[in-house]
Amino acid sequence: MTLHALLFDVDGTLADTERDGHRPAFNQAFADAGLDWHWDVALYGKLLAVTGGKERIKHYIDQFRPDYKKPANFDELVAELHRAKTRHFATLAAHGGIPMRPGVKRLLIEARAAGLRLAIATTTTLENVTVLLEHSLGSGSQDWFEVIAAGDIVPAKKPASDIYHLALEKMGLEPAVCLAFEDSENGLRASLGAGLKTLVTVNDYTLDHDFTGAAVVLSDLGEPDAPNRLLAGPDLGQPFVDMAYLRTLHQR
Ligand code: XBP
Ligand code: MG
Repeated sequence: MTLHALLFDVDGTLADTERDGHRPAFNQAFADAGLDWHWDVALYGKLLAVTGGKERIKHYIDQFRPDYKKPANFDELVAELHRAKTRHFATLAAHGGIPMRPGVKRLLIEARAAGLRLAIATTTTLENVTVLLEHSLGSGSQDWFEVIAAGDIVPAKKPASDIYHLALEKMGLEPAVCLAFEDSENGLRASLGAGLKTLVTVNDYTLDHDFTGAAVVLSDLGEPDAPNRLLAGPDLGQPFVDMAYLRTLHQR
């Protein structure tokens, strides 16, 4: 079976967005609203169990702030906080504050040159994706992706597979001719549920996640002069991911 397309998660996979991107953006939105909510690095790691920013705020209140009396318009308040959070994230990303992870730009350029089709499947808000790509990957780079499936456009966020099903449907592709890229257990459950062979690159928040079912688990995609580490799966004898590596992985 020939490899035709690559589907990428964004947060944690294309860029390390969570600790120094989404987290401070949430905290800024809370502070702007005069709330004494503050998510430190460790607490945020726990909150990442729930995908989606609005869902994460509600989870925080339910699990960590039993003292908080929800107002009648709580859903509206959460939506407003989340809009403010999105503005803060966009400002951060627009200042180039969130670089792509090692090997990401190189691999995307190689994949395009090889004629592969590219897509994004993420739970994050579309605006976060476009601003991140524009400022960290390069001007016009959102056009590299034939489909950007993001945020609230599906009924259920990861670990549900909805967003991957949607991306595949929009591309008119079977999962067997694609590879997915993820960084988290929720993301991997989503991609595997859609029948996609999945390459995982971990980050500080996801190091100890359960990646059972992944085609391979790597520290990062690596560069020819900055080798990655193999954490689980086959040793394909090359310490960085390129098109040859992906074709071999896909055939296995
Ligand atoms: C990403 C998420 C998102 C981001 C925040 O998960 O869970 O909620 O943390 O984005 P994945 P929003 O990488 O598995 O897609 O605040 O825009 O939801
Ligand atoms: Mg992710």
